[in-house]
Amino acid sequence: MTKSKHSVLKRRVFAFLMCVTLSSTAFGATREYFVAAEDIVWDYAPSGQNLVNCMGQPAPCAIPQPWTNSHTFNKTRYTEYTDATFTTKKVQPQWLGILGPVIRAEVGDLVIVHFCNNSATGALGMHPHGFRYTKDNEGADYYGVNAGTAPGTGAQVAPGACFDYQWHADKSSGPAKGDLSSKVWWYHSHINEPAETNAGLLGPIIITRKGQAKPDGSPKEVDQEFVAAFFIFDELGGAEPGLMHSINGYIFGNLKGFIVNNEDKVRWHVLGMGNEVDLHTPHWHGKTVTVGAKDVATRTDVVNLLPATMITADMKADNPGEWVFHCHVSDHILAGMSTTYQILP
Ligand SMILES: [Cu+2]
Repeated sequence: MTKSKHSVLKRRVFAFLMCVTLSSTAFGATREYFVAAEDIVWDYAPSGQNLVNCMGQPAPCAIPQPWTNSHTFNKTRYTEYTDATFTTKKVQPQWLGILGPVIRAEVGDLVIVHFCNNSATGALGMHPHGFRYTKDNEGADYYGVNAGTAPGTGAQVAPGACFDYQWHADKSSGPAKGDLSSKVWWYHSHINEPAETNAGLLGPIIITRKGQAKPDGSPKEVDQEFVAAFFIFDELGGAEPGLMHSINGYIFGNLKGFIVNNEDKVRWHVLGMGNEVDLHTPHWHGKTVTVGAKDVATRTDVVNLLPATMITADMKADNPGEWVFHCHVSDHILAGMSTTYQILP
């Protein structure tokens, strides 16, 4: 190629790249997150006690067998840092528990997750539900043999390596007409997906309708958003002492921080994950909730979760007190899949 042809091509490539860059950012914000996968020791019941349901006796009481002394295990989770130096951890709300950071977007935004794999357990990644992404940003490892597709470059991030995921919140990522103004999605590692979610590599995405978000991406009309994930972590190959019937990685009322003010508009994002035993029916005492946009909303105080399902529900918190919030499956009640939420006076 001659020099002049080469420079014309370079200009065209540059113009094209500028166009791509502008079109991806012209309609919304770019939100950056710094997330590392890290190996930790996790206690599902750090108080060492059953804080909520003592079967007719006052709480606290002893955690029943076989979990009395079986609730601390090695986990791997997504930790958020403040910047690219990955030195200062971001303070996360107490109620988030074992979940990775809430990744927020308003429809139109571009999210960049700077992900580093600091786990010694092997290659990991981040696969988002809901967002629009290219193959390289899918964060999932599989082959499509029919069209001959291979995993993208972000599918496997080796221990010690980093990858920048780019995810777009396009129209199809956000709430549809019948949805509330913000919508929850999962993200999780997706190489050996069952093992990696069970290890603790999972977290929430919340996408708010265009024009309805505060600067931080949360919905304007809501005072407080909570995320509650119902997941029976399996720590001992299916043996009962290793089945942690958790909400956000805590059992027997050890999940804390669901606290709101009287009259607050509270939005609950409830999520399921796990196996065929992970059929959960989260139930709020004290208040009912509505699911769906105003004109199509249905009212309930129990919602249905299957593995990887995601439901958003609104609550008008106008009944002060401390109320139990638990899975209504009998076996799961006995195994401690309960906590409380509090409406201040
Ligand atoms: Cu359950």
